[in-house]
Amino acid sequence: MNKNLKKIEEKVNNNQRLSFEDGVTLFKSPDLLTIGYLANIVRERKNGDRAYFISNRHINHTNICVNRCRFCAFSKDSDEDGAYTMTVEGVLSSAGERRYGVSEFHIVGGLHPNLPLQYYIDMLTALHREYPDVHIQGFTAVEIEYLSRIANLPIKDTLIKLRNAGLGSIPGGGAEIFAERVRKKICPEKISGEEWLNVHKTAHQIGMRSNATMLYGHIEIVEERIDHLIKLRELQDETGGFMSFIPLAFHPKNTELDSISKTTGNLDLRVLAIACLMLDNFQHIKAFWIMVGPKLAQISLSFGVDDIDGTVVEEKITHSAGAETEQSLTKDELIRMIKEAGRIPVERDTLYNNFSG
Ligand code: V47
Ligand code: SF4
Repeated sequence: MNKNLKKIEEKVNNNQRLSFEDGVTLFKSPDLLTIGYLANIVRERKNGDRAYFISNRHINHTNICVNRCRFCAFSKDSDEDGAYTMTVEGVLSSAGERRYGVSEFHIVGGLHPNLPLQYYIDMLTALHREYPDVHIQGFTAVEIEYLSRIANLPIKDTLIKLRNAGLGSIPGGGAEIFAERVRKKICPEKISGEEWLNVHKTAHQIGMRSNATMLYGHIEIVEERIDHLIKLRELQDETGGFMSFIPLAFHPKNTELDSISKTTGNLDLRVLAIACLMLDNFQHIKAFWIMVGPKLAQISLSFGVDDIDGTVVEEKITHSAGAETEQSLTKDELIRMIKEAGRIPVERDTLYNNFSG
């Protein structure tokens, strides 16, 4: 093991926080197995032999979006072929398909130019009335900020209105990479990193939990990844409101950035393991199997990951960008993957309570 990794190993063994420079060293080291070994120590310390999954259903209510990020293959303009917007009844009936046993609806969509805040309130009210036992995790910080703008309300009031209608927590999407250099190039219309962090901070302040993500494998440099992780770690120190961190592997197909190659298994495992090591105050690191594939998600359980997300049922965002994974795995398949990796499968609800639905 090289000298710098040895120093990091000492810090990990003494439960000490890793620095920005440590993070960069980890990304630049060729020794993937040592990085994984160190992350596994931390994972085990936090979560023992448990590995989590959830029975959930993703719903993407509209793909019409005014932002048109360059890395996004899902969004459309209103008049483009394939543009769609679900009615509230449509969302309800999609939620109802194969509903049995689902404990979470995960709802994200584009920034629609004409839908008012009331559409979202009506959607949440109807879902909550029909399925009171299902937790609704919905609307990324980017959507929340947009809704607050169109309704001319502060972020806090917007969140409270959505919560009163049935919103339970906020997903981690829209974070991308916080560095302004990158945002200018890949998503110039999107809110800044500070604004994304501010929406989550406000949610945490009113007692609403949330997740965090990082989109990697496009034009970002190693230092920008570490900067992103440290900004999340700082907010978590302040509020403690994040539940899990989910790295998102960039899928280039059908995007304006399609000259970039897909991420490799080495990078996927490295990002997951380094996230586990840097985010010492996050309880859970999730490998979204839809993005990295079920095989790598299974291996990642020995590289710092303790959660492989869920059944999902239907996924549009990554599949528009060329993902070749299934759109759904059954509970039995998730359990088998976890057991084979030597972990104890725990079906959780959104807030990481054990669930036996
Ligand atoms: O916000 C868009 C990203 C996100 C692409 O919180 C892309 O538990 C890769 O945030 N290649 C949506 N990624 C997904 C998301 C998520 C998924 C699973 C669990 C959770 C959670 C959150 O996907 C978007 C954007 O950051 N994205 N296009 C693409 N071509
Ligand atoms: Fe719109 Fe989100 Fe796609 Fe950006 S990533 S274009 S904000 S749907």
